[in-house]
Amino acid sequence: MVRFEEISDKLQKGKAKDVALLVQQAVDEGVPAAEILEKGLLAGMDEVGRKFRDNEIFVPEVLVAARAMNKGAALLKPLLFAEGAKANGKVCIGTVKGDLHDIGKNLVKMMMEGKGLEVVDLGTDVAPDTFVQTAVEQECSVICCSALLTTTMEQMAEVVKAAEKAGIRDKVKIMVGGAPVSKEFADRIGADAYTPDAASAAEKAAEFCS
Ligand code: B1M
Repeated sequence: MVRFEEISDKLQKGKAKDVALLVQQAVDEGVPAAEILEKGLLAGMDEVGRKFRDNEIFVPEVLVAARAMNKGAALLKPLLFAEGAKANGKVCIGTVKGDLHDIGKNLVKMMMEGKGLEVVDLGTDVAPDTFVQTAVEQECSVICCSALLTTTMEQMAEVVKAAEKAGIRDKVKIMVGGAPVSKEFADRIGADAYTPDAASAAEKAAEFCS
């Protein structure tokens, strides 16, 4: 029987192969993909975050844990795709300028694709104008911004301003998220939506595209 603590433990140690094996084992046992993600992989990343904050581990350990997280999540991707109704539409997503964190952004992307949305992934350290230009050129209905640092979340306000300046603010929805972001912050900068996690972000984007 699958033990979520074991997945979390191997992830924290950066044992990507073991994480993949355990995730596959859980899948084979019929455990829902969303549960494996939540109780195994994300629980492990939470613990990595705590240890990083408390200086128990440092950047190299966090990076190998992140690699293990991505490996496990990749296995769950087709299953998350299979769950739920499909939507139509195109969005672009990126982590804002100055910010290199992409695990949460990748999960949001994965869940959005799972909903049937076409997702243009701009990667990390994305300038406000790049979000806006992409939305125009690729006819995206939604711009999705992720930020993990309190110092970079203000870049989201710049994305809103850039959309206004380009004259597309009424044609595109702007969604924001990431650990330091809140509904109050989203309201303050004039974004259209804040969602706390990847699943609710996918729901909201699908709603905006419908
Ligand atoms: Co960084 N880091 N990091 N880090 N890192 C944090 C964010 C931090 C909280 C750690 C800590 O001190 N406890 C802290 C920020 C403090 C602050 O701003 N107040 C921090 C710091 C300080 C830094 C550096 C400055 C460290 C340094 O160099 N001294 C540096 C900055 C680099 C930069 O970006 N310029 C740095 C570097 C790194 C690594 C490169 C080592 C690595 C990133 C690897 C990678 O992403 N490829 C890393 C990591 C992994 C973390 C922690 C440990 C984990 C983040 C993560 O992936 N969580 C993190 C501590 C923590 O969060 N507990 C930390 C799992 C992920 C699934 O969650 O991204 O929140 P999250 O996504 C969630 C939701 O937020 C939401 O959905 C996701 C899943 O449901 N969501 C959205 C995300 N985007 C969304 C968008 C939406 C909607 C929902 O709509 C569009």
